[in-house]
Amino acid sequence: GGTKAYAAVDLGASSGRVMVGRVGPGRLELTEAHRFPNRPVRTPEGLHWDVLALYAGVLDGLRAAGRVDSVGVDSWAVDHGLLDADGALLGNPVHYRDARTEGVAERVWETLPAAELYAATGLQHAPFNTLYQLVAARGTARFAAARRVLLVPDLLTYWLTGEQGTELTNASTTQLIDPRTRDWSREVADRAGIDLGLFAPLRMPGDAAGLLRPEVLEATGLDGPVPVTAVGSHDTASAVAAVPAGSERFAYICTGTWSLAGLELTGPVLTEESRAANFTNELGLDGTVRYLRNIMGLWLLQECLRAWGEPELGGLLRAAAGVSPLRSVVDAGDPAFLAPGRMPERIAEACRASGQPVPASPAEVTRCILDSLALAHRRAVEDAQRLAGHPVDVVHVVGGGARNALLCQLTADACGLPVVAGPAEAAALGNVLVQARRHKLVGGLAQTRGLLARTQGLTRYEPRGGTARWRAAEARLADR
Ligand code: LFR
Repeated sequence: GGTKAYAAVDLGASSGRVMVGRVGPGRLELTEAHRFPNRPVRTPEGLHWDVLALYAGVLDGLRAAGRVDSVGVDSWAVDHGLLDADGALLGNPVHYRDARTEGVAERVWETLPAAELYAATGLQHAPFNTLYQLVAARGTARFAAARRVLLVPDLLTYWLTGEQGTELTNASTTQLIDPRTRDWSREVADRAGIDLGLFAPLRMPGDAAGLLRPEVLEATGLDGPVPVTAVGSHDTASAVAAVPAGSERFAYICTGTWSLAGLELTGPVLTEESRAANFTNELGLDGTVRYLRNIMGLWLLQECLRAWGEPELGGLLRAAAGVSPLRSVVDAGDPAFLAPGRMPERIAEACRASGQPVPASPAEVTRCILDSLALAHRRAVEDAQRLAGHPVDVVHVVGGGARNALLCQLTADACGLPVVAGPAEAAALGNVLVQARRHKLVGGLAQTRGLLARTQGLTRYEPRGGTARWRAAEARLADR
C-alpha cells in the first residue's frame, strides 16, 4: 500500500542504532532494529573511533531491519577518515576529544584571525573543528598518504555503496563552508593551506547516494536493489528537522552527549557579538541555518556514571530530585570538561574554585550537573533570541534527554518557558523523513513537523516560576 519502510542508521558518541521508520499517509512509526555500543579506543597514538566495529553494527542492524525501501546514515559531526589513493582507509578516525588539536587553533589564527574565520564560516570555535584536525594531521605520514577525506557518515555510506560524497549539513561543521553561499569557502581553505580536492563533491540531503553493494546485500541477507539516500547526515541536523514545532517561534535543545541549544533561522548571524558568544551557524534542511551553542550536555553525567561503576540511572535521578536546588553550579559550556576522565573530581574542583559548596554524594553531583545544564540551556536560549532578534515562546527538548523528566522540568523553570519534550529518537526520525521525501510521502519541514506533532508522544512541562533564583545562579557563575 502507501506505506514504505526506511532504515535510519544513527551513530552517537556512546551507541549506534539502526531504526526502522514506517511512513504513510498520516503515519510515522519508529522501531529499533538493533543497538550497539560505540566504545572509543585509546592507543599510544591517541583516542580513536572503532569504525570497523561500527560498520559491523550497521550491517547487523540492516540484517535485523529486514526489507526496507532505502537506507540513510547520520552521526556526530567533524570527524572523518582519511583514504589513500586506492580508496583504503588509513587507520582509525581520530576522536574529536583527542588532545592532538590542543593549541592548533591558536596557530591557525596567526595567519587567519579568528574574527575573519567567523565572518567567513560562522562556525563556533571548538578545538576539534575539522579544519583544525586537518592542520594537526599535517606532517604525519598518514596525512601525506591521504588522497580523500570522508566524514564519518560519508565513510560508512561509501562502504555501503562504493560511492563518495560530502553531505552538506555535516560539511558545514568542517569550518570550510560559507553559510551564505552554502558552498566551500575557497578563501578559508587556501589561507589555511587545505586542499579542497581532498573532499568528495557536495551532496544535498535527499540526494541519491548509490545502491547497497552486492557484498552488503549478501552480508545482510537483503534483496537488492536497496538505495541509500543522503540525509541530514549531521545527527543534529536530522534532530532539528524532527523538532515537532507548530510555529517559527521556537527554540530547541538537542540533548544527548551534548546539548545543542538554539534556533532555526533562514540565514546566518555572523556578527562579532555572535562570535564572542560562541554561537555556531551550521546548515540545516531546506536552506535553514542551525544557530546554536554547544553545551557539554549529558556527557558530564555519563562520565560520572562511568567513574561510579554505572549505578542504576532511575534511582540516581530520583535521589537528585530530592537534593536542594541550585546549591552549586558549574559552567556547562566550559571546554575544560571536554576531555574524558575524573569527572566527579573535576566538577568538585570547579565548585570549590568558584567558592560554592562542593557536592559530595552521587545524588548531589547529579543535581549539580542537571542544574548546571538547565542554567546553560537558559543562557543559550536567551542569548540566541537576542543575537538573532528572533523571539520564541516554547522550548522543544529532543534527543535522549527528553526522557529525563528532571532535566526537562529544570529547563522549563530556568528558561521561564514551557518545554515540549520529545521525540527522544529525533535524529533517527529526521533521517527517516528525508528518505521519505524521495518517495513523495512527505513534504517540507512545516508539513513534517505537523506529522511529528500528531504521531509522536510528547510531554509538556510548564515553568514553575522562580526565575530570579536562576538569574542569581547565573550571576554567581559570571562573577567568578
Ligand atoms: C552531537 C554532535 C554535535 C557536534 C558534536 C561533535 O552528536 O554532532 O552537533 O558538535 O557531536 O561532532
